[in-house]
Amino acid sequence: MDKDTIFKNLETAIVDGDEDKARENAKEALQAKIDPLEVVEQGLSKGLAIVGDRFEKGEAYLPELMMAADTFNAAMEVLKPEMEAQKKEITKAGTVLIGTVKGDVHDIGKNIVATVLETHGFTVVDLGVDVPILNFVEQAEKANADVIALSSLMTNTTPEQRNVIETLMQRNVRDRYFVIIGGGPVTQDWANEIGADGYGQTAMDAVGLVRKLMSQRK
Ligand code: B12
Repeated sequence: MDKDTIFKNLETAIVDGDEDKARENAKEALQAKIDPLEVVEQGLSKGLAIVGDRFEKGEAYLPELMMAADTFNAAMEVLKPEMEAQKKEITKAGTVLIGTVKGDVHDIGKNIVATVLETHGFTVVDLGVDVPILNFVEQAEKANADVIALSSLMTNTTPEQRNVIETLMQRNVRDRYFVIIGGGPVTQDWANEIGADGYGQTAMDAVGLVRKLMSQRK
């Protein structure tokens, strides 16, 4: 099967909520030696975007969103071991504390960012979803984090990213960490407005961003 057919099959598997088809095509992709991250971005994520658009237009409902997410995770079970096997660097490149902000339970993108950062040599501490501001602040100190990475998928939860930065400032610890942000509604303009150290549109952007920031630290 060629690459484009596999990507298209994965896209439709997500839209149809067909977990078997998602797993089968994820395996096909690995057999064809396609980079798992490309599989995520060119196949699986496109399916999720379609379901998201339908949901926004009122053509799909919450159960469809949930099925799409479960199907995505079924394919990820196949792809993740291969992503982890690609881990090459053993030197500790830095510690990233990551989480989805308070009020938001979307974690598919955040999990991909965490996995890709790990495979590129970073130590990742994942606080999960719906993370209160003080958890970010306290756990960053505990983990001796270099970077705090804040994911938000909804317009009404992006203000939490600003709240984390403001709380770090109030506690006089803002300089200790780089703060990076990402997620669907997040933009570079928003990052500038709230004084974040960077914004990344994709998981690979996150790697480039963290590498760049860490090089400034040394
Ligand atoms: C799957 C999904 C769900 C699943 C989530 C399952 C899970 N475990 O994550 C479920 C069904 C639970 C869900 C629930 C809801 N959802 Co929802 N969901 C989606 C959907 C379809 C896909 C999101 C996704 O996973 N995308 C794929 C990943 C790979 O992309 P990503 O998250 O953007 O991540 C990439 C980048 O953004 C970036 N990135 C992400 N985080 C970070 C962090 C950093 C630091 C960096 C650098 C980069 C980075 O890298 C990632 C990989 O490349 C989106 C539609 C969409 N277009 O996004 C709606 C969407 C986000 N959901 C939406 C809504 C409204 C809801 C609900 C309120 C619905 C409801 N009525 O209950 C609830 C919210 C619950 C809550 N309190 O959080 C809206 C939000 C609208 C808005 N703009 O505010 C969307 C946009 C759908 C829509 N078009 O209306 N949802």
